[in-house]
Amino acid sequence: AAGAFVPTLCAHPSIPARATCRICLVELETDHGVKEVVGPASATDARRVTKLVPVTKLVPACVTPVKEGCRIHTHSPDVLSNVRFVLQLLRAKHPNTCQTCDADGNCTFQDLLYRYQVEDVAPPGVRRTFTHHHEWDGGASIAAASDSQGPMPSEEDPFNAITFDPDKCVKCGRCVAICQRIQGVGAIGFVGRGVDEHVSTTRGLPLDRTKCIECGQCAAVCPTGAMRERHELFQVIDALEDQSRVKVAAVAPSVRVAMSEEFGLPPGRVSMGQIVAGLKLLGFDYVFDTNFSADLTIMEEGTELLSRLRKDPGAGPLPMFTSCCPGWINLVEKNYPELIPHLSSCKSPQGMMGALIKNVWAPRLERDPADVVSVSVMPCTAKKGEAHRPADRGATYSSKIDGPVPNNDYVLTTREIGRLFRLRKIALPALDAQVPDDPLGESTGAAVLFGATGGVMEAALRTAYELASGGQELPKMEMSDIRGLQGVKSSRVCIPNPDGKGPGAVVRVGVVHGTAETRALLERMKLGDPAAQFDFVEVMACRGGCIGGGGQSKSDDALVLQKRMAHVYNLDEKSELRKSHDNPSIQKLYESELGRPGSARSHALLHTHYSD
Ligand code: HC0
Ligand code: SF4
Repeated sequence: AAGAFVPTLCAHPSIPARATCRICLVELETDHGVKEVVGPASATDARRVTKLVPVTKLVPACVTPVKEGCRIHTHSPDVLSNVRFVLQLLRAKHPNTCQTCDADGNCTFQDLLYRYQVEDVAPPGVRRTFTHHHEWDGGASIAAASDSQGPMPSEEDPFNAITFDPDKCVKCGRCVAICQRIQGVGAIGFVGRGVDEHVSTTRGLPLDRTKCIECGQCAAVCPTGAMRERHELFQVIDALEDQSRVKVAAVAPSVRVAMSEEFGLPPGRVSMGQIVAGLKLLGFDYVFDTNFSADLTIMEEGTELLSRLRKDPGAGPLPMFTSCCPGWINLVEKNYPELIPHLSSCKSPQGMMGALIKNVWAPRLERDPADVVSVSVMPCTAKKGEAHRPADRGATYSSKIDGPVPNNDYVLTTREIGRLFRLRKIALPALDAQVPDDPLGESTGAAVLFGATGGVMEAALRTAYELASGGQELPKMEMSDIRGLQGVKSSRVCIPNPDGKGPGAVVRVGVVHGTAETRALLERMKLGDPAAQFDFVEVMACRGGCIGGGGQSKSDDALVLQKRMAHVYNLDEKSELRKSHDNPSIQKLYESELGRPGSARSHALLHTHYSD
């Protein structure tokens, strides 16, 4: 706060301070100095002068509270020699692969090596060593397997969206802390002692066989390129050069509020229109908006909720949980299979978009689904796993190739697409905006709300209220009870009867974000806590919802979630249409293709199932 630079590898605004990396040692002057003689040496000489020389000690800045009047040295010889020594030890064990590393140019470790001029010289007794094999995600083979363009993974080739390169790990422990303390998942931890200590899964199991939910929070806080999403960037680069196929991109709600950070700007400085223009320059023939399918999700999910509330025959039980977050779906399938009937059967907006592109839009273009490459641009690593789920990957048939084609061929994170724009020297902030393409490009303010915690609920209530009340509007469009970053939020909405008579129905809604918070809430619900009884619950695995997704730009700004969230609300407020059912393109889709929400055709295309 005083403007003095203090280096760190382990500290991050999303994680409590733990003093793990020891690079932030600073010299603190203690209260007790020692007297040093500066005048005549004789103790009996009346002219003798002494001065109080401060005594200092090295302390880790991240866990040492400052107090009024304390004096701290951040660049003394002792401090600099400590920082350089620690960095040198880490450098000695780090591979020279910066040129091809995902994090090149955006790596805290690399920045510190430059800043403190740490040469590539191993200190005496330290040898540069690499972990060529890594027990828990396949080591060298993982790179080949994860980035290969091979056929769709079989059961023998399970998919996990996260990969880890132990050679690039600086053992800062951010990934372990966020996985254990903030997400409450605990898929990874430190094992071994002393120099053998390293990050691993329980018993070194592959990640897909652990409790990992693919939220990617570990990758979002990694200060190097060690923990990262499984890349699909190079497959997309190849696909963009394939002239025989139609290339389509669809962009998620919260990507538009964070994209500017990939260009070093604060959140919200690049518009969706500029992202559309940039994707066209990259070579995409069509750019759609996942906000369109978010509106569609509201139509389907709102209808499903009303059916459950009415206890229609065959309707699922209450409370109903949202199903658009794949991190949450993974958590349920791996830890709470008894909740599966409570999950909405709706595919996520990404899933719905892919199904429409391959099954409705491609035939209209008179193209086979195999001729279309669909790329989903997401703030989320778990969306890569979602795209590999059987319903997303195995339900669309082509007349050209044997077997099913994926609905979403590739999923790129905000970081990956940012890298591609920079690689191609496309400066989004300087582009003129373009509108997304018809017919899957039009959307409402309700849809953009999906990007922030509470947004799916707010959007759903705007529509469910009107549908159930015979067209009466919510008294207030903005639901302040369920906005903001509080872990658990709740509200009660009284939906009037269509005939205006009687007291109407009270719907109790809950909103939770962050997986540790979610687990605590589920426990309270199970124990019958009266404050935790709901009819409809929105769950997002990441703090803040998708604005805080594991594939978003890495950020050290403690207020980044608030800033991204403010832009989400701003985009909704500026929208001409703010309710999903008012979206004219959605109305047309029901007229021409789906019939009505919840129809057999809707179920075939837009709904899914889960497995434990
Ligand atoms: Fe989200 Fe989504 S809002 S999950 O967070 O529902 O990833 O942004 O794209 O699919 O729309 C992520 C974000 C989406 C989906 C939407 C939902
Ligand atoms: Fe992905 Fe969003 Fe869920 Fe995080 S909250 S896992 S970014 S869908």
